[in-house]
Amino acid sequence: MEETRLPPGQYVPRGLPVIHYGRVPAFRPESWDLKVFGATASGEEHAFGWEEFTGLPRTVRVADFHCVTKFSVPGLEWGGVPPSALVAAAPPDPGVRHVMIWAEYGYSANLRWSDFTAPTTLFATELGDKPLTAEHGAPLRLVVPHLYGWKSVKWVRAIEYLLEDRRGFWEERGYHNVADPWREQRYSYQEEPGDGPP
Ligand SMILES: Nc1nc2c(c(=O)[nH]1)N[C@H]1C(S)=C(S)[C@@H](COP(=O)(O)O)O[C@H]1N2
Ligand SMILES: [Mo]
Repeated sequence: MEETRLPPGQYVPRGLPVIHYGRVPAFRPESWDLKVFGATASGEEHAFGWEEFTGLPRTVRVADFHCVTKFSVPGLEWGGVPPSALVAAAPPDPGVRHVMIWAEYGYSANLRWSDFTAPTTLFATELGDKPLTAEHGAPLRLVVPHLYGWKSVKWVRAIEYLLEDRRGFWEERGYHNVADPWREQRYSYQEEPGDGPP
């Protein structure tokens, strides 16, 4: 029997649920790009085309996935580009401490630099050895498995380097700025000084 340790309050559902706000965007490789803007080292915005982005160094990572709605999916295998590879190609200003991850249609999530560059965080293009499906975030999603799922932004289109923290879509709507499932950081009223911007 396989034993999985889950964060408090979580259960394992059948399969991998699909959950997001709004519609599933279409992918057009010719016009798709990934922008890196804000506090870059050069002060210039970077833009990666699809070929260029998928040519960056790749890796595979296995991790459990935890949604704040209380499901946890054990042992998902993601393939893609580690943030370290993107950061090397688009260096930040030395003062950068946070990032905002931007998706199609304006969805966003903020992360501390340490969570963005954590060894488990990945820009995923594959799930379980297959290209991501549209509903799971194709062509590109971030996976931040050590935080609640809303930080794992699907349909990523831009990374904004931030000198100061700013709240993303759900963080502005009552969800916790940090979102550590092991500490059950679900809601913003649980935040302690230092967890987030005012
Ligand atoms: N762009 C975008 N990404 C998103 C969301 C969203 O609404 N829009 N929902 C998040 C939430 S709350 C969860 S739990 C995961 C779910 O990922 P899945 O549908 O692949 O299981 O996607 C996250 N990424
Ligand atoms: Mo979620």
